[in-house]
Amino acid sequence: MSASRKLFQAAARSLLSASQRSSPAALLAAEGRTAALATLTNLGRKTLPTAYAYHKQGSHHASSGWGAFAAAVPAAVYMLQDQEAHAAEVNAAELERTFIAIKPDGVQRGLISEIVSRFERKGYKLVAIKLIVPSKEFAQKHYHDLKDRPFFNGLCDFLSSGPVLAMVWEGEGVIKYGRKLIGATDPQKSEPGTIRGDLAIVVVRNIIHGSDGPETAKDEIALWFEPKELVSYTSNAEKWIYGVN
Ligand code: IDP
Ligand code: MG
Repeated sequence: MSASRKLFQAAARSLLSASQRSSPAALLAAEGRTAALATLTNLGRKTLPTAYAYHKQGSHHASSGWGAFAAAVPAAVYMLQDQEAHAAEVNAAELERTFIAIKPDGVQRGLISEIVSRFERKGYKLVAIKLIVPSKEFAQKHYHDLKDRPFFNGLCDFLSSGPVLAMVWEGEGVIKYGRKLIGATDPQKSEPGTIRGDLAIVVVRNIIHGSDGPETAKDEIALWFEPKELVSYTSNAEKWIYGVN
């Protein structure tokens, strides 16, 4: 990148961060048209066309006062906003999270990368991952809602028999759609194309667990992970995975 382009982007970036720190009203008063534009674009994806139109309208001022720089900075701000603010919005929108675990059979069969890649390729974001051997007591906590079922003891013995890959995945609708990716509980009934449909045959070795609703997702994430193990970051791909036209 050329030095002038770097400088230009730095100027745009400082305006961008000023706009992110300030309230829209304060900004309109204190920093004028350019920063107000940045704030407008920051208010939400749906305001972008308005803000962009505002910028275009204002561009005839290029030859007066501010000169070319004043006209060009809003354009740079807009471009950065388009790339960066949307990613921030995606985070700020408190995307859903779900707990997914590859059970000991999936780990032993070498299916970690196959399963992780299905969630990754879909566009979901990995926010936590660890390989652990849960104790039987821990397995009983995890499956507490099944404690009256005849298979409960065997299920908890199995879950605690070896390494489990515990994960948290994030994305719009990830709880429900994660279950679709996984397929029906009994692999005999799972559709081809689903993880269990493609990779498992019997219910007691169905290789993967996924939270079945928002409440269980919250509880299971809290059971398996410390808050500090959940990593918040902006994925570079988000601006291409989500969008509004
Ligand atoms: P899910 O894993 O699809 O959410 P659940 O009904 O929550 O299914 O059951 C938890 C786990 O218990 C299943 O993944 C499976 O390993 C086991 N399981 C469920 N139903 C049976 C059964 O009828 N016999 C034996 N094991 C079962
Ligand atoms: Mg379940």
